[in-house]
Amino acid sequence: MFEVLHRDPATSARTGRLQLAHGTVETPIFMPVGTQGSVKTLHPDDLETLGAQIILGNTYHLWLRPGHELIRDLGGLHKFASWDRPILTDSGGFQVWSLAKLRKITEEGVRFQNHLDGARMLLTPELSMEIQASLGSDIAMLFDECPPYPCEEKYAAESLGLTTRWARRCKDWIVANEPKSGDGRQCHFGIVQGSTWADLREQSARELVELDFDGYAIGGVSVGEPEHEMFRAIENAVPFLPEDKPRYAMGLGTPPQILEMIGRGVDMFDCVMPTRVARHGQAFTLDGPIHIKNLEFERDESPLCESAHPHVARFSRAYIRHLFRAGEILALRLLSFHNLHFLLALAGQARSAIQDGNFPEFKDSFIRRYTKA
Ligand code: PRF
Repeated sequence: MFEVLHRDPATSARTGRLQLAHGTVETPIFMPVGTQGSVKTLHPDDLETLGAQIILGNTYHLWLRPGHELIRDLGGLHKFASWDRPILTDSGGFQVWSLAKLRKITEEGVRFQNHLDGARMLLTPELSMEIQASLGSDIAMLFDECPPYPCEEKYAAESLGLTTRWARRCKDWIVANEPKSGDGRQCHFGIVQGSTWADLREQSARELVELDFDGYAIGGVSVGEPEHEMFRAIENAVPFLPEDKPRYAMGLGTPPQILEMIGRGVDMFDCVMPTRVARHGQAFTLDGPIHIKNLEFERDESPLCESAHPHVARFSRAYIRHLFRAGEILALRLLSFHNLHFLLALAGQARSAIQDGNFPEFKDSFIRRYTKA
Protein backbone atom coordinates (compact mmCIF):
# COMPACT_ATOMS: atom_id res chain seq x y z
CA MET A 1 0.00 0.00 0.00
CA PHE A 2 3.00 2.37 0.59
CA GLU A 3 6.23 2.22 -1.33
CA VAL A 4 9.31 4.38 -0.70
CA LEU A 5 10.68 5.45 -4.10
CA HIS A 6 13.69 7.70 -3.35
CA ARG A 7 15.68 8.54 -0.23
CA ASP A 8 17.69 11.71 0.23
CA PRO A 9 21.22 10.62 1.23
CA ALA A 10 21.84 13.65 3.46
CA THR A 11 18.54 13.92 5.39
CA SER A 12 15.63 11.63 6.32
CA ALA A 13 13.53 12.96 3.41
CA ARG A 14 12.00 10.40 1.09
CA THR A 15 9.49 10.23 -1.74
CA GLY A 16 6.84 7.56 -1.82
CA ARG A 17 3.64 6.34 -3.39
CA LEU A 18 0.57 5.64 -1.27
CA GLN A 19 -2.09 3.43 -2.87
CA LEU A 20 -5.57 4.19 -1.50
CA ALA A 21 -9.10 3.09 -2.36
CA HIS A 22 -9.80 6.25 -4.42
CA GLY A 23 -6.39 6.68 -6.01
CA THR A 24 -2.68 7.12 -5.60
CA VAL A 25 -0.98 9.83 -3.54
CA GLU A 26 2.61 10.92 -4.25
CA THR A 27 4.46 11.85 -1.07
CA PRO A 28 5.59 14.16 0.46
CA ILE A 29 2.14 15.74 0.11
CA PHE A 30 0.14 18.61 1.55
CA MET A 31 -3.57 17.84 2.17
CA PRO A 32 -6.04 20.76 1.96
CA VAL A 33 -8.55 20.78 4.82
CA GLY A 34 -12.25 20.44 4.05
CA THR A 35 -13.65 20.34 7.57
CA GLN A 36 -17.33 20.32 6.56
CA GLY A 37 -16.73 18.28 3.39
CA SER A 38 -15.74 21.46 1.50
CA VAL A 39 -12.41 23.25 1.19
CA LYS A 40 -13.64 26.73 2.05
CA THR A 41 -14.43 28.90 -1.03
CA LEU A 42 -13.21 26.28 -3.56
CA HIS A 43 -15.00 24.02 -6.04
CA PRO A 44 -13.76 20.42 -6.41
CA ASP A 45 -12.74 21.38 -9.99
CA ASP A 46 -10.46 24.04 -8.45
CA LEU A 47 -8.88 21.37 -6.26
CA GLU A 48 -8.28 19.21 -9.31
CA THR A 49 -6.77 22.20 -11.15
CA LEU A 50 -4.50 22.66 -8.16
CA GLY A 51 -3.47 19.00 -8.37
CA ALA A 52 -4.76 18.23 -4.87
CA GLN A 53 -4.37 14.48 -4.47
CA ILE A 54 -6.12 14.02 -1.11
CA ILE A 55 -8.21 16.25 1.15
CA LEU A 56 -9.25 16.11 4.79
CA GLY A 57 -12.66 15.85 6.40
CA ASN A 58 -13.61 16.02 10.08
CA THR A 59 -15.49 13.38 12.03
CA TYR A 60 -16.60 15.84 14.72
CA HIS A 61 -18.23 18.36 12.36
CA LEU A 62 -19.83 15.88 9.98
CA TRP A 63 -21.16 13.75 12.85
CA LEU A 64 -22.87 16.80 14.44
CA ARG A 65 -24.13 18.12 11.09
CA PRO A 66 -25.50 16.70 8.83
CA GLY A 67 -24.85 13.37 10.62
CA HIS A 68 -22.83 10.35 9.49
CA GLU A 69 -25.91 8.19 8.94
CA LEU A 70 -27.32 10.69 6.45
CA ILE A 71 -23.98 10.83 4.59
CA ARG A 72 -23.77 7.01 4.63
CA ASP A 73 -27.35 6.73 3.29
CA LEU A 74 -26.53 9.20 0.50
CA GLY A 75 -23.59 7.10 -0.65
CA GLY A 76 -20.69 8.23 1.54
CA LEU A 77 -18.63 11.42 1.77
CA HIS A 78 -16.99 11.13 -1.67
CA LYS A 79 -20.36 11.05 -3.43
CA PHE A 80 -21.97 13.57 -1.08
CA ALA A 81 -19.18 16.12 -1.67
CA SER A 82 -18.61 15.14 -5.33
CA TRP A 83 -14.92 14.43 -4.75
CA ASP A 84 -13.66 11.17 -6.18
CA ARG A 85 -10.03 11.34 -5.07
CA PRO A 86 -8.81 10.16 -1.64
CA ILE A 87 -10.12 11.61 1.64
CA LEU A 88 -8.55 11.37 5.10
CA THR A 89 -10.78 11.93 8.12
CA ASP A 90 -9.56 13.07 11.53
CA SER A 91 -11.06 11.15 14.43
CA GLY A 92 -12.78 13.96 16.34
CA GLY A 93 -10.97 13.99 19.67
CA PHE A 94 -8.80 16.96 18.74
CA GLN A 95 -11.77 18.95 17.46
CA VAL A 96 -13.75 18.25 20.67
CA TRP A 97 -10.69 19.50 22.53
CA SER A 98 -10.48 22.72 20.51
CA LEU A 99 -14.19 23.51 19.94
CA ALA A 100 -16.56 21.91 22.44
CA LYS A 101 -17.40 23.07 25.97
CA LEU A 102 -17.30 21.27 29.34
CA ARG A 103 -15.13 18.43 28.10
CA LYS A 104 -14.54 15.50 30.40
CA ILE A 105 -12.15 12.74 29.42
CA THR A 106 -12.80 9.30 30.90
CA GLU A 107 -11.67 5.78 30.07
CA GLU A 108 -14.86 5.37 28.05
CA GLY A 109 -14.33 8.42 25.81
CA VAL A 110 -14.90 12.18 25.82
CA ARG A 111 -18.10 13.74 27.19
CA PHE A 112 -18.78 17.30 26.06
CA GLN A 113 -21.36 19.87 25.07
CA ASN A 114 -21.23 20.48 21.34
CA HIS A 115 -20.51 23.94 19.95
CA LEU A 116 -23.70 24.07 17.82
CA ASP A 117 -26.60 23.66 20.24
CA GLY A 118 -24.87 22.76 23.52
CA ALA A 119 -26.29 19.20 23.57
CA ARG A 120 -24.42 16.76 25.82
CA MET A 121 -22.65 14.08 23.78
CA LEU A 122 -20.19 11.21 24.21
CA LEU A 123 -17.57 10.34 21.60
CA THR A 124 -15.82 6.99 22.09
CA PRO A 125 -13.11 5.20 20.09
CA GLU A 126 -15.69 2.76 18.70
CA LEU A 127 -18.12 5.53 17.70
CA SER A 128 -15.33 7.53 16.02
CA MET A 129 -14.43 4.44 13.96
CA GLU A 130 -18.11 3.84 13.16
CA ILE A 131 -18.61 7.45 12.02
CA GLN A 132 -15.47 7.33 9.84
CA ALA A 133 -16.61 3.98 8.38
CA SER A 134 -19.98 5.60 7.49
CA LEU A 135 -18.17 8.50 5.84
CA GLY A 136 -16.13 5.97 3.86
CA SER A 137 -12.86 7.91 3.98
CA ASP A 138 -9.76 6.31 2.45
CA ILE A 139 -7.78 6.91 5.66
CA ALA A 140 -9.42 7.03 9.10
CA MET A 141 -7.44 8.34 12.07
CA LEU A 142 -7.55 6.56 15.42
CA PHE A 143 -9.24 8.24 18.38
CA ASP A 144 -6.58 9.90 20.54
CA GLU A 145 -6.10 12.46 23.27
CA CYS A 146 -3.96 15.46 22.36
CA PRO A 147 -2.56 16.87 25.62
CA PRO A 148 -2.18 20.63 25.92
CA TYR A 149 1.17 22.47 25.92
CA PRO A 150 2.89 22.79 28.29
CA CYS A 151 2.23 19.37 29.80
CA GLU A 152 3.70 17.78 32.91
CA GLU A 153 5.36 14.42 32.34
CA LYS A 154 2.87 12.64 34.62
CA TYR A 155 -0.15 13.93 32.71
CA ALA A 156 1.51 13.22 29.34
CA ALA A 157 2.29 9.64 30.44
CA GLU A 158 -1.28 8.97 31.61
CA SER A 159 -2.70 10.57 28.49
CA LEU A 160 -0.58 8.46 26.20
CA GLY A 161 -1.59 5.33 28.13
CA LEU A 162 -5.20 6.24 27.39
CA THR A 163 -4.38 6.90 23.71
CA THR A 164 -2.82 3.41 23.48
CA ARG A 165 -5.80 1.73 25.20
CA TRP A 166 -8.16 3.63 22.87
CA ALA A 167 -6.00 2.51 19.91
CA ARG A 168 -6.52 -1.12 21.01
CA ARG A 169 -10.29 -0.56 21.14
CA CYS A 170 -10.19 1.05 17.67
CA LYS A 171 -8.20 -1.93 16.37
CA ASP A 172 -10.75 -4.39 17.82
CA TRP A 173 -13.57 -2.45 16.15
CA ILE A 174 -11.70 -2.43 12.81
CA VAL A 175 -10.97 -6.17 12.94
CA ALA A 176 -14.61 -6.94 13.79
CA ASN A 177 -16.18 -4.60 11.20
CA GLU A 178 -13.67 -4.45 8.28
CA PRO A 179 -14.68 -0.94 7.18
CA LYS A 180 -14.62 -0.08 3.46
CA SER A 181 -13.84 2.99 1.38
CA GLY A 182 -15.67 2.73 -1.94
CA ASP A 183 -14.73 -0.68 -3.35
CA GLY A 184 -11.56 -0.85 -1.31
CA ARG A 185 -10.37 -1.23 2.23
CA GLN A 186 -10.30 1.73 4.60
CA CYS A 187 -6.79 2.39 5.96
CA HIS A 188 -6.12 3.35 9.57
CA PHE A 189 -3.37 5.52 11.05
CA GLY A 190 -2.30 5.50 14.70
CA ILE A 191 -1.38 8.81 16.37
CA VAL A 192 1.82 9.14 18.40
CA GLN A 193 1.43 11.38 21.46
CA GLY A 194 3.73 12.06 24.43
CA SER A 195 3.97 15.86 24.38
CA THR A 196 7.56 17.14 24.70
CA TRP A 197 8.90 14.05 26.50
CA ALA A 198 11.37 12.02 24.41
CA ASP A 199 10.88 8.73 26.28
CA LEU A 200 7.09 9.07 26.05
CA ARG A 201 7.23 9.74 22.29
CA GLU A 202 9.29 6.55 21.93
CA GLN A 203 6.92 4.55 24.13
CA SER A 204 3.86 5.81 22.24
CA ALA A 205 5.40 4.98 18.86
CA ARG A 206 6.44 1.48 20.01
CA GLU A 207 3.01 0.68 21.47
CA LEU A 208 1.19 1.78 18.32
CA VAL A 209 3.60 -0.03 15.97
CA GLU A 210 3.02 -3.18 18.04
CA LEU A 211 -0.71 -2.88 17.23
CA ASP A 212 0.18 -2.61 13.50
CA PHE A 213 -1.57 0.15 11.55
CA ASP A 214 -1.33 1.25 7.90
CA GLY A 215 0.49 4.47 8.79
CA TYR A 216 1.43 6.64 11.76
CA ALA A 217 0.74 10.26 12.59
CA ILE A 218 2.58 12.47 15.01
CA GLY A 219 -0.03 14.38 17.01
CA GLY A 220 0.24 16.83 19.86
CA VAL A 221 2.51 19.15 17.85
CA SER A 222 1.84 22.76 16.83
CA VAL A 223 -0.25 23.24 19.99
CA GLY A 224 1.56 26.37 21.15
CA GLU A 225 5.07 25.01 21.78
CA PRO A 226 8.15 26.79 20.43
CA GLU A 227 9.26 25.62 17.01
CA HIS A 228 12.36 23.78 18.25
CA GLU A 229 10.14 21.68 20.57
CA MET A 230 7.96 20.78 17.61
CA PHE A 231 10.98 19.63 15.59
CA ARG A 232 12.25 17.65 18.59
CA ALA A 233 8.87 15.92 19.02
CA ILE A 234 9.12 14.72 15.42
CA GLU A 235 12.76 13.65 15.83
CA ASN A 236 11.83 11.74 18.99
CA ALA A 237 9.08 9.75 17.25
CA VAL A 238 10.32 9.08 13.69
CA PRO A 239 13.17 6.63 14.55
CA PHE A 240 10.62 4.28 16.15
CA LEU A 241 8.21 4.27 13.22
CA PRO A 242 8.55 1.71 10.41
CA GLU A 243 10.46 2.83 7.30
CA ASP A 244 7.88 1.26 5.02
CA LYS A 245 4.78 3.04 6.38
CA PRO A 246 3.67 6.64 5.73
CA ARG A 247 4.25 9.28 8.43
CA TYR A 248 1.92 12.20 8.91
CA ALA A 249 2.48 15.36 11.03
CA MET A 250 -0.96 16.64 12.05
CA GLY A 251 -1.93 20.30 11.74
CA LEU A 252 1.29 21.73 10.22
CA GLY A 253 2.57 24.19 9.19
CA THR A 254 4.27 27.19 7.59
CA PRO A 255 6.13 26.61 4.30
CA PRO A 256 9.56 26.49 6.03
CA GLN A 257 8.20 24.15 8.76
CA ILE A 258 6.89 21.77 6.12
CA LEU A 259 10.34 21.56 4.48
CA GLU A 260 11.97 21.03 7.88
CA MET A 261 9.53 18.19 8.60
CA ILE A 262 10.13 16.59 5.19
CA GLY A 263 13.84 16.64 6.02
CA ARG A 264 12.99 14.78 9.25
CA GLY A 265 11.19 11.98 7.40
CA VAL A 266 7.55 13.16 7.39
CA ASP A 267 5.47 12.31 4.30
CA MET A 268 2.06 13.96 4.87
CA PHE A 269 0.82 17.33 6.16
CA ASP A 270 -2.46 19.14 6.62
CA CYS A 271 -3.27 22.58 7.95
CA VAL A 272 -6.18 25.03 7.95
CA MET A 273 -3.65 27.88 8.02
CA PRO A 274 -3.27 28.50 4.23
CA THR A 275 -7.02 28.88 3.69
CA ARG A 276 -7.68 30.56 7.05
CA VAL A 277 -5.04 33.27 6.61
CA ALA A 278 -6.21 33.73 2.99
CA ARG A 279 -9.62 34.76 4.30
CA HIS A 280 -7.82 37.38 6.38
CA GLY A 281 -5.96 38.74 3.36
CA GLN A 282 -2.64 36.96 3.71
CA ALA A 283 -0.85 35.47 0.69
CA PHE A 284 2.30 33.32 0.60
CA THR A 285 5.05 34.55 -1.70
CA LEU A 286 8.58 33.28 -2.30
CA ASP A 287 9.76 36.30 -0.27
CA GLY A 288 7.50 35.48 2.69
CA PRO A 289 3.85 36.22 3.44
CA ILE A 290 2.24 39.53 2.44
CA HIS A 291 -0.96 41.23 3.62
CA ILE A 292 -2.88 42.26 0.53
CA LYS A 293 -4.75 44.98 2.49
CA ASN A 294 -1.56 47.00 2.90
CA LEU A 295 -1.31 50.40 1.24
CA GLU A 296 1.96 49.42 -0.45
CA PHE A 297 -0.04 47.28 -2.92
CA GLU A 298 -2.51 50.02 -3.90
CA ARG A 299 -0.88 50.55 -7.32
CA ASP A 300 1.09 47.30 -7.54
CA GLU A 301 0.57 45.81 -11.00
CA SER A 302 2.57 42.65 -10.34
CA PRO A 303 0.90 39.27 -9.65
CA LEU A 304 0.52 38.03 -6.04
CA CYS A 305 3.69 36.00 -6.45
CA GLU A 306 5.98 35.19 -9.38
CA SER A 307 5.10 31.49 -8.92
CA ALA A 308 1.31 32.12 -8.86
CA HIS A 309 -0.96 29.82 -10.87
CA PRO A 310 -2.25 31.41 -14.15
CA HIS A 311 -5.77 31.50 -12.60
CA VAL A 312 -4.44 34.03 -10.08
CA ALA A 313 -1.43 35.51 -11.92
CA ARG A 314 -3.74 37.24 -14.46
CA PHE A 315 -4.82 39.65 -11.68
CA SER A 316 -2.66 42.42 -10.20
CA ARG A 317 -2.05 42.82 -6.48
CA ALA A 318 -3.82 46.18 -6.83
CA TYR A 319 -6.97 44.48 -8.14
CA ILE A 320 -7.00 41.70 -5.51
CA ARG A 321 -6.43 44.35 -2.82
CA HIS A 322 -9.40 46.30 -4.17
CA LEU A 323 -11.60 43.15 -4.15
CA PHE A 324 -10.56 42.32 -0.60
CA ARG A 325 -11.26 45.84 0.67
CA ALA A 326 -14.61 45.89 -1.11
CA GLY A 327 -15.60 42.64 0.62
CA GLU A 328 -15.82 40.76 -2.68
CA ILE A 329 -15.96 36.97 -2.30
CA LEU A 330 -13.65 36.55 -5.30
CA ALA A 331 -10.77 37.91 -3.21
CA LEU A 332 -11.19 35.10 -0.65
CA ARG A 333 -11.36 32.52 -3.43
CA LEU A 334 -8.26 33.83 -5.21
CA LEU A 335 -6.21 34.01 -2.00
CA SER A 336 -7.34 30.53 -0.86
CA PHE A 337 -6.57 29.09 -4.30
CA HIS A 338 -3.18 30.81 -4.31
CA ASN A 339 -2.06 29.67 -0.85
CA LEU A 340 -3.04 26.06 -1.56
CA HIS A 341 -1.25 26.24 -4.92
CA PHE A 342 1.83 27.52 -3.09
CA LEU A 343 1.91 24.57 -0.64
CA LEU A 344 0.98 21.93 -3.21
CA ALA A 345 3.71 23.27 -5.52
CA LEU A 346 6.15 23.31 -2.60
CA ALA A 347 5.44 19.63 -1.91
CA GLY A 348 5.89 18.88 -5.63
CA GLN A 349 9.22 20.75 -5.71
CA ALA A 350 10.34 18.86 -2.60
CA ARG A 351 9.50 15.54 -4.32
CA SER A 352 11.51 16.55 -7.40
CA ALA A 353 14.43 17.74 -5.30
CA ILE A 354 14.54 14.47 -3.31
CA GLN A 355 14.38 12.51 -6.56
CA ASP A 356 17.17 14.63 -8.10
CA GLY A 357 19.35 14.39 -5.01
CA ASN A 358 19.38 18.12 -4.17
CA PHE A 359 16.79 18.37 -1.40
CA PRO A 360 19.08 20.06 1.20
CA GLU A 361 20.06 22.82 -1.27
CA PHE A 362 16.43 23.33 -2.32
CA LYS A 363 15.25 23.50 1.30
CA ASP A 364 17.96 25.91 2.40
CA SER A 365 17.58 28.29 -0.53
CA PHE A 366 13.77 28.30 -0.23
CA ILE A 367 13.90 29.04 3.51
CA ARG A 368 16.64 31.67 3.14
CA ARG A 369 14.57 33.64 0.65
CA TYR A 370 11.22 33.09 2.43
CA THR A 371 12.56 34.27 5.78
CA LYS A 372 14.89 36.88 4.21
CA ALA A 373 17.64 35.30 6.33
N1 PRF B 1 -4.71 14.56 17.15
C1 PRF B 1 -5.71 14.50 16.22
N2 PRF B 1 -5.87 15.49 15.31
C2 PRF B 1 -5.03 16.54 15.33
C3 PRF B 1 -3.99 16.64 16.27
C4 PRF B 1 -3.80 15.61 17.23
O1 PRF B 1 -2.91 15.60 18.09
C5 PRF B 1 -3.34 17.85 15.99
C6 PRF B 1 -2.20 18.43 16.73
N3 PRF B 1 -1.42 19.29 15.97
C7 PRF B 1 -4.00 18.44 14.90
N4 PRF B 1 -5.02 17.64 14.52
N5 PRF B 1 -6.53 13.46 16.21
